[in-house]
Amino acid sequence: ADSGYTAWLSYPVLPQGNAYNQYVKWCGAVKVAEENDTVQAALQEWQRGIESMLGIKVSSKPDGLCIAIGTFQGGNELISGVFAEDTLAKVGPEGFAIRSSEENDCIAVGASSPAGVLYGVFHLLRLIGSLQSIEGLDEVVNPVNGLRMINHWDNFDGSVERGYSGRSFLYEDNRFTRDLERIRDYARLMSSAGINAIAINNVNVHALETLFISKYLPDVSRIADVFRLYGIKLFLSVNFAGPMHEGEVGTADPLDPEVRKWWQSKAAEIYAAIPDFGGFVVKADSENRPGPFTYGRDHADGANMLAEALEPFGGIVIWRCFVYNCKQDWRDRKTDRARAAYDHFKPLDGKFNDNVILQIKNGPMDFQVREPVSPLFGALERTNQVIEFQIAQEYTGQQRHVCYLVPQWKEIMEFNTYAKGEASPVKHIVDGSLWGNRYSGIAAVSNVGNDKNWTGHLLAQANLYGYGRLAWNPELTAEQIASEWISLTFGTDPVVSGVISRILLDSWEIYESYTAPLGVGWMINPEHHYGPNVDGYEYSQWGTYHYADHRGIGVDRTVKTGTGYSAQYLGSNAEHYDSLEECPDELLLFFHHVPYTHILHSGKTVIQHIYDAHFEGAERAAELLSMWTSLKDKVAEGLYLQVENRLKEQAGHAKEWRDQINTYFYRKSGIEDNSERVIY
Ligand code: GCW
Repeated sequence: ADSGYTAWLSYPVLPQGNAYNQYVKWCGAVKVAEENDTVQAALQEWQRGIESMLGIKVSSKPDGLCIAIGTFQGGNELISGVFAEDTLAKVGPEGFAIRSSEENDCIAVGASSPAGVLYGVFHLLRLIGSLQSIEGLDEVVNPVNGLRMINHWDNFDGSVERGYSGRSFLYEDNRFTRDLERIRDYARLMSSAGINAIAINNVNVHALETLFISKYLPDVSRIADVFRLYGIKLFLSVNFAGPMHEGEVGTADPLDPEVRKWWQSKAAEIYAAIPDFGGFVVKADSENRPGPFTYGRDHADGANMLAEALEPFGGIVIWRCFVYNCKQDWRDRKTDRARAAYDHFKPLDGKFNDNVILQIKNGPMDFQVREPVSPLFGALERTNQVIEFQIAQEYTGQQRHVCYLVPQWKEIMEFNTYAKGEASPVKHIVDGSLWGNRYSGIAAVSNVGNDKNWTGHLLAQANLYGYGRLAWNPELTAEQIASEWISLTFGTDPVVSGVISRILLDSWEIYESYTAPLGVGWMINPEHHYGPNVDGYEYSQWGTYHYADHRGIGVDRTVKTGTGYSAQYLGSNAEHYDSLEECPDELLLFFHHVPYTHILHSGKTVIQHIYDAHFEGAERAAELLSMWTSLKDKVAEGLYLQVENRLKEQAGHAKEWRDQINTYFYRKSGIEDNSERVIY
């Protein structure tokens, strides 16, 4: 347990007291009537959790109070006795109902599907693990988002693109793992957080991975079997040029009948092996991946061709919108990478088949610590869409720095697009309610690897857990999610909870303040993206510039004098961002090029803000470490040390960031820090 492997399913022993007594009273016995594998998995989880948290044995022969678990049709008379007809009607395909019934001597967890049973059991375990009352429960809980997906960027050779937690636990040396136990534990973790879809291979599909839909199908199918137990559908990333790659067709032109036939028969083969296969994830015409552009076709042609192949089997195509010119000339100030997704996909709105979902990164660039929300949210009125977050901390400290991302995701989900009147937040586009989409939801790039604790930094587990919880219910607050995760991982000591909560909740702001000021981004080392390098991407082909000179800094994305990106937003958002006066400070340099002496809403000049933020940020990073050390005797030693080590590195590294950024801008601007601190 000291390694972090059991994560938020550690089931720490609960303290004696009223809550404990209440749990013991009800949880001594459990009644399950179904043989279904998923229901049985739920039962096992229940026993494991209760026995560990309460230190009691759970009997399966109730006489007296008990917990009843099962589907509504599963033949458990306790379940059918407890729930009224109208309750049943409210429970969706993945939802559950839970009711404490004194007259029936039981607390019943009922659902319409086995997966719902599992979610219900995890819910009840979570209540107990965070010392909440289980008496008087009477609720129906349904997930808000249909698709709650994880994307792995794992490669068959065992490497993980942007992986910061060791190697892959899915593959090693071009073989599928034989450690199905670990896959099962992973599925348990994911299901307990509410995840129902996982794409197991990198969106950059290399040569051997292209064969996952053919030669390696039996291996894929073994993973799908494990996922299925936990209500998770398996997806694969596919190579758009697959038909050529396998040498069977000479082209990948989506309008070529041979190509269409090829994909159709592939789909049939896949579904013969994996009847509940989820579908394809596709990165096309992006960063040198093949796609429909080669044949003069558009992305609707490409996506629809695949969609047609999957439709008869109920499969879906998740088509990524991360399409931009990655061979830009840095001298050219007209081309703007931020515009690209909108420019490519807005004109195609309404042209995609019903089983295509566009997957849109949360921001217009690429998972920076601060970006505006992608203007595609709000612009696509007749297209299924999911938002893509990155749990992996590619640009937010690579799981060596702590950066709890749930507050960032919350902010994005709450962003008002004005797409359909005053209240059109991203979360209502994402959950499908704003436009009434057939499919919708959330996807995110995984942050797990084969490190014993899954995520490298133990505190990065909070992002994985938090992502799932937020995908299930975007109304949960970042504080609630943090506090759940802390109890389930470390136990219920309020002192521990208070400290870790603060560390998590402050961490994004702290990371932003010693790295990227005012929305500027990309001041990192090329390729691996770790650590400061102000001009690392300034003269590159990637479209990622800050344009700092001796007078000022920032990208002019206004309509009059800049790239016109600000006009991709709707209503007052467009005006806000376009206006130098109204643009919020934290995004100022994303939208405007200003002199260092420009005065922010905060009253500081831009240059003074840069100095202050970096000095303060590095100081606060050091404080994170001292906060953590106050927990030395309160957290299991193994867990304690893991975090201590990472926070030490962070504190040191934050100083490096501080000094490089401050020195760079001091030398460029020649303007002194008004507090006369040391700048080199
Ligand atoms: O964030 C960038 C990464 C690439 C990645 C790409 C993408 C999988 O630097 O490594 O490729 O985005 O999202 O496709």
